[in-house]
Amino acid sequence: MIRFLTAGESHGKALTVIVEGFPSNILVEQDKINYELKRRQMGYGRGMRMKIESDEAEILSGIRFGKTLGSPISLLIRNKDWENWVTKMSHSVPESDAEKITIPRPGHADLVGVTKYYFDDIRNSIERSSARETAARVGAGSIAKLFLEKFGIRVQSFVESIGGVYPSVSLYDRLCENLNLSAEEINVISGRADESCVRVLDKIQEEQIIEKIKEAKKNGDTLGGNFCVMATGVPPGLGSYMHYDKKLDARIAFSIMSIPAVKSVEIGNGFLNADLPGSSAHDEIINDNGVFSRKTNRAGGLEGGITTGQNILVRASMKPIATLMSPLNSIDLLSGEKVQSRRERSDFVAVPACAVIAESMLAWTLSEAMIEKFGGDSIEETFENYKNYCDNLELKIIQNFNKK
Ligand code: EPS
Repeated sequence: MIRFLTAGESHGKALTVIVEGFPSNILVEQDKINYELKRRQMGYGRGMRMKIESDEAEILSGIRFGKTLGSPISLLIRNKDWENWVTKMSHSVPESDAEKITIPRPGHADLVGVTKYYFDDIRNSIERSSARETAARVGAGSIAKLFLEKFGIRVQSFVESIGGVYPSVSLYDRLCENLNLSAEEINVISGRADESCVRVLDKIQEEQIIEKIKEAKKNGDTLGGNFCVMATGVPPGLGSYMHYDKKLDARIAFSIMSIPAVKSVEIGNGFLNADLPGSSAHDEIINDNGVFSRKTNRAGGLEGGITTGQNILVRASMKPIATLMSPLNSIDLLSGEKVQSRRERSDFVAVPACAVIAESMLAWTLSEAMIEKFGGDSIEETFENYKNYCDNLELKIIQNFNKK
């Protein structure tokens, strides 16, 4: 089993992540980790923090001469903003009283945090619930992506909508209906998304979204949106229906829903299928030149919690950022009286970043399932096991049915 553990507060000295369980000899280039961290920082509509930070991972352990050792990998991502917070985030009791935050922002973890942990300062909640933690996750996810690359598995994403502005044609719907795109084709799509400042695929939509973000900013408001994450090259047979916590669709939903501000996740045509008769909702099974495949991919690459070999298709929604410059009403916890909520530096839109984080989470969950199925202490051994299973897979199934 692989696992990772992140630590760090948003304005603390640094974020760290320990990644454990990957086999030895995976090629890891530091530039590739930093490339993913950079992608997470981008997007039109981010706040001032992203101008302060230029996230880079320092590798502290687990990698030698560009390859994993099989030992825990630890990464350190320094917070440049720390120098402005040394006193406010001091580990020891400060000499003078620090300003306490007493007004919780609606939609944030502020009130639930102080309620649960019995804090007398909302800052204690803000620091760990901040989406800054996701930089460490992307560090872990970038290692997962490098592991998956060995098997030709790619995880990519694009933004489908921001602030209710959708493209004229939904690529995601087309992917579910009849497009089982190759890794190269999905690469092109994701490359196009990376070229857009809001990670959409349609130029007209991009312009409309930029206008919408400008308007939201002017009004002191924020926007959310939908994004799609896809994986190509995934072999059939990952995950299991044997028990609820082995189902890969459930595990994917969990990993994407765990990203701050994500409020819904669907796999394939999840929501649409609820309105359709079964005959229009399922994917006919075909023999595509010896490969058992499906005519459509409405199931998003998963049946019975197990991968079908089709592309994995996930769509999720991110709620608008909860910190508003024109705040909603709240209460002051000093008095219990109604007041306007607090303003605090934040993003106006973070959907493009959320899609990049979701790539990491999907890559992580698929890596877990790959290691579960194929094991191995070295990547060579994992690959050998994978090849043994995948080579002539359909032929082996037919032979099994024909054996006397
Ligand atoms: C973020 C860092 C945060 C926010 C944002 C994302 O930095 P700061 O709070 O110093 O401005 O910009 O966090 C949130 C939107 C949130 O709700 O926590 C980051 O690194 O992604």
